[in-house]
Amino acid sequence: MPLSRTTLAAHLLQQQTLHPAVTTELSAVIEHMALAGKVIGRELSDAALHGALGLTGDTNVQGEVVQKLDERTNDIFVQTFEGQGGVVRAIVSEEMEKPCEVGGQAGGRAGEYVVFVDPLDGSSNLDANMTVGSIFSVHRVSSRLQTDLETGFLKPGRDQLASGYVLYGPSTVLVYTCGAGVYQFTLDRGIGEFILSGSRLKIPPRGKVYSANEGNYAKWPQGVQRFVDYLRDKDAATGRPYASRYSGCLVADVHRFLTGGGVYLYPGEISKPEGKLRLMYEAAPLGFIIEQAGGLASTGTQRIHDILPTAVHQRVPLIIGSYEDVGNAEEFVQGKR
Ligand code: FDP
Repeated sequence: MPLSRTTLAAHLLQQQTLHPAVTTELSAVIEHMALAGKVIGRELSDAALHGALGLTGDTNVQGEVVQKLDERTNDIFVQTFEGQGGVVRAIVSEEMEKPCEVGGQAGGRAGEYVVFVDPLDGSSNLDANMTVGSIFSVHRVSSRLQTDLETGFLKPGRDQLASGYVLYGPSTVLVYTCGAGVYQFTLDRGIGEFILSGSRLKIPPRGKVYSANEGNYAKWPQGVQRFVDYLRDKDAATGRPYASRYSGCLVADVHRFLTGGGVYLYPGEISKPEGKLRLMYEAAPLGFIIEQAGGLASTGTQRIHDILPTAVHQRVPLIIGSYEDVGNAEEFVQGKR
């Protein structure tokens, strides 16, 4: 049976008539994310032929080494939003210490939205030709925002208006939510359009797979160690042991669980309790997607969406995935089991 050919633009138009949360402005932001995703997907496909792989020799605001493609993809997002007609006022990116104003004016008013973006998540996968992604989150700019641009963008995850990601794997896939379900699109390269390939996605309440960098096991708090020991134990009634899968790309691992269930964890370490992942452009947007699909996102002690951020590049421990699996993890972390 032939599949329907609903483009992203047609889908968003239809959603605008069904859900007040899906406004024309938000739809425009998502379409610009899709545009940036198409450009990035194309550049990644032959980056090795243009000498675009490898390190720049610099470190970013997080103190991490910068790949040439980290910089290039950041530029693509900035350029894309500089051409969006003023709906978005600023971009906050993993690759830029300070927010970048891209706004101009929309109808004489300053843009109403700020977009948080991780332009190239999992970039250490690039040299091995493995999956990488881009993650985004959209907030309304606070009306109190006057002088300090950065402080005005610090809102909890529950205030997100939209979030999503583009995954650059065997196919280029866009997943988004505006709080009215999770939708997936696959890029048809021949016609350059994202075509609807999954509607109102739901994550199974429990999975059979977990994902963590177990090389860090000795650095984890005991509760996390005991949770992973539990997942590796044999127990037919609860489907254990779970299989282990870790790609080194957060968004790829979370996408696996969105479709098949399971749990991803990047916990804090005893000497680094804040963990590695970033709240505003990694944990919160993926949390919005996963919770819209019926799953959970937690630090182990607090829902990701309830955290009141204190800095745009704040780090946070993350346990995300199927509702029951994340619930179990919380019990171990909190010493209840
Ligand atoms: P990367 O540094 O390559 O961008 O966001 C950071 C991230 O990748 C995640 O995508 C990934 O899951 C994790 O870090 C990998 O970190 P480790 O190498 O410590 O496992």
